[in-house]
Formats: sequence, structure tokens, C-alpha cells
Amino acid sequence: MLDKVLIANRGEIALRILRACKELGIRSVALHSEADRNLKHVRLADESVCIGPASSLESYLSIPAVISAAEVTDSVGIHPGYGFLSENADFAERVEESGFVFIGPKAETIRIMGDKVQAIKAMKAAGVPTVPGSDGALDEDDEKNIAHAHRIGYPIILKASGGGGGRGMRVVHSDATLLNSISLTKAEALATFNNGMVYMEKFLGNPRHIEIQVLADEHGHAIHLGERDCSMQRRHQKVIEEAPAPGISEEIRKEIGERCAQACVDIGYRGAGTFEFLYEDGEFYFIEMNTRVQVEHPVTEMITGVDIVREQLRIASGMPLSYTQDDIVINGHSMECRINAEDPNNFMPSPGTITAYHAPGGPGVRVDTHIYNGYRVPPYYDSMIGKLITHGETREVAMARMRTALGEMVIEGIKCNIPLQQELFNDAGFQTGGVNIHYLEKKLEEKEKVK
Ligand code: MV4
Repeated sequence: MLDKVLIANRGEIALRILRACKELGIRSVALHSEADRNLKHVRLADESVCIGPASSLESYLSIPAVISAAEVTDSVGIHPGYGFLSENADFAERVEESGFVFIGPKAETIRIMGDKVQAIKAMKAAGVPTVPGSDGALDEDDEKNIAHAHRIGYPIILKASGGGGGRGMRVVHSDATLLNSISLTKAEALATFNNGMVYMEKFLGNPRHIEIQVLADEHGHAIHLGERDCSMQRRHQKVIEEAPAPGISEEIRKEIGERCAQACVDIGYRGAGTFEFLYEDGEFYFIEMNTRVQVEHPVTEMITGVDIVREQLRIASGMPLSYTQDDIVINGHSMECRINAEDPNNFMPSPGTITAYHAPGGPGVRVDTHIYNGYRVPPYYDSMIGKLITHGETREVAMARMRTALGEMVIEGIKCNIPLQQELFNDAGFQTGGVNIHYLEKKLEEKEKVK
């Protein structure tokens, strides 16, 4: 087992990683910015080191600062968490070149998945269903690009190969705007991602966002932990996640899950990963792969009993997976609410001091948060301050527990989105289950009209 791990992140995920290290007897090092001296995990870690000023660019995003922290503390492994440097292939490469273990896939794998054209190509070759599309980057041949659009059928969507997560996309409805849209998307892609490669896909109008969690070790084993539904989102920020996805049968889960696990074996994947799909009319279409632990990993942990962060640490230590596919049984249903320090009406960030905090509890309730009474939410980082997760025998029980827990949770001194979450858990459409990716934005638009 890794002897000492540097936690190269902040907030709730840093605390989550710290807890997993403690359980495994791994010594922990917390790095932090000048604005984050009072983070809960910094107090609880065996050692801590300040790596720079509040600005992420000069701290959590600084490769030299993070590597130096590993060096001065004699760390063995580096866990990148999510966001920041977690999917930066150059960082993973520098970590390994410097003699540390990157807790994640090989740099080469991260690089492939960061290039969406390559990622789709690799997954298609491995038998994962993809969106009908150009199967590669578009070139300068106008006639060929028009032919692609006609074969696929309008509407189509243009995406930057260097993009992802909703950045660098443009929908096209007819030949009239196709060529101009390709030029614009390419120019924007070059300016934003320093990569002008653009590809084309059939545009799916009302899909759900369903993703498959996988784990793969260095001994040729890979398993899937079922799916999560992350369709409740606004501006590409997920608001509620759940597992399993409503309406997905055991047979369909097995089929798509086994394809993802096999793809991991085929590409030599290592660690935790997520296959993102659009799901429409009963079909899965691969769009991207995430090579990190995700914010919403707890809902999968709740229904499988697998500690995903512990598995990441074991895999990085060269150990085999603790489970075979047959060990994985889906038990009940889990929901996660992201708790954000923001105005629930206009989504403006609301940093400041938390003057009162009361955590909810009871059966099937889990709270992943670094906040405490008197904690000051800094204005420099993401507004997510925690996650409220529930589990129950059925979706209805998980939802009822969430309503109770949201009602118990008290966060004073700052604005937070608990009122919005309460509204969503009383929403008839969401209660039915299986809403699509546009549901929340449409609901918020309706609310604006009534005002
Ligand atoms: C799409 C799509 C419709 N058709 N691709 C946005 C995030 C990025 N990961 C992919 N995205 C989309 N790709 C095709 N062919 C619609 C979206 C999309 C979306 C996807 C998942 C979750 C939320 C979304 C919100 C708007 C658009």
C-alpha cells in the first residue's frame, strides 16, 4: 500500500480522500492555498503545506507548486481529486517523471480522453455505442462536410475535439448555415482550446445524461458499478444525481456496463473512470469519458457498498480490485443534492462566514462536506460546499429521506440552494423520474415568467 499520499485538492473531496487514507493506514498530506488554511481536512491531515496564494492558478493549478509539495513532504502518491489538475495529462506525466505515483490512469490515457475525437474513436473500436457522426475531425473539404451532414441528418451538432463538458458546441439545422458554423466553431476552438479540430454528431433533442462508473486495476481486471442519472442540471452544472437511473432494467445495465468494462480492458484503463452517455429512446450514445473520481460518486457507493476512493488508492498501490463483477449487487436507490453557497433564485455565489450549521442525520443519510460552524466560504473557488446523499430500499424512500434531511439541514450566514433542492424534491415531474437534460432550465424559465 502507498505509504504517504498528497491530497492535491480542497473542500469536501479532499476530506473524502483523507478519510479513505486514514482507513487504509496511509499517511496523509494536505496542501492548501493561503485562503484555505482553515479547511477541515488540513486540520485532520498528518501534515499540511501551504503552496501559494488564494488564486487557483498560483496554487491548486500550479504543477510546480504541487510537485514541490510532494517533494518536501516525501509523499509517495498524489491524489488529484476532481477539477483542478485531475484530468491534466501533462500533470500526470510530470508526477510520474518526478518519481511519484499519480492516483489515476496513465498520462497517455488521460491525453486520449481529453481529445474527444480520439476518445470516441477508441470507444467505438472497443464496441461502445457512439452517436452517429463524422467519425473523426472535419477537414477543409466543404463537399465532404455537407455529405456528412446529409448522411447523419439535421439537426447536427458541431463539437470541439479539445472541448468537453459543454464547451465549444454549436447546433446546426440546415445546409444554409453549415459551412459558416463549421468555420466559426473551428475558430473558437482554436482560440479557446488551442486546438481547431471540430467533429460532427447527430444532435439529440431530448436526451438524458446517464453515466457508467468503472474501476480497473493493473492486472487486467475491470468492473462496472452500474449507472447514475445526472440529467437534473443547469448550464452544465449538475444539481441532483441518482443511482440507479429510473427505467433502466437489470438486463440493459448489464449489457452497457459490460461493454464499458470490456472497453477498459481493451484500452488498458487504470483506476476509477466514468463513461458519459446520452440516453434517448432506449439507446445509449457515448459522448465522453471522465478519467477522475466524480463529485457524484457517493450515489454509486450507496447502492453497491463499494468505497470508490479506497479502490482508487488500492489500484494505485498495484493491488487487484477487491471485487469481481459477480460481487457487485445493486441495492436500493440513492440520491445526491449538491449544496452550493449561492442565491437559490439567481445562482449568484454567496461566500462568507457560516454562522450556524446543523447536519441532518438518521437512517440512509450521508453528508459529505467540509463546512463547520464559523467556517468562512472563500470567494475564490467553486461554490459547492457539500453534498447531501440519501439511500433507501426504493427511489421513493430515498426521496422521502432527502425531503426530511433537507428540512433538518441548517446553514446560516450565507445563502445556499437548499430551498431550490426542496422545490425540486416536491416537483411532480422529478418525482415520476426520468426527466431529460432540459427539464431544470425549462422549469426555471417558467418560474421567471410567473414572477
Ligand atoms: C450533445 C447533446 C445533444 N446531441 N451531443 C453537453 C455537455 C457535453 N458533455 C455534451 N453535451 C451535449 N452533447 C449530441 N450529439 C446535448 C448536450 C447537452 C448536454 C449533455 C449532457 C448534460 C447536459 C447537457 C446540456 C446541454 C446540452
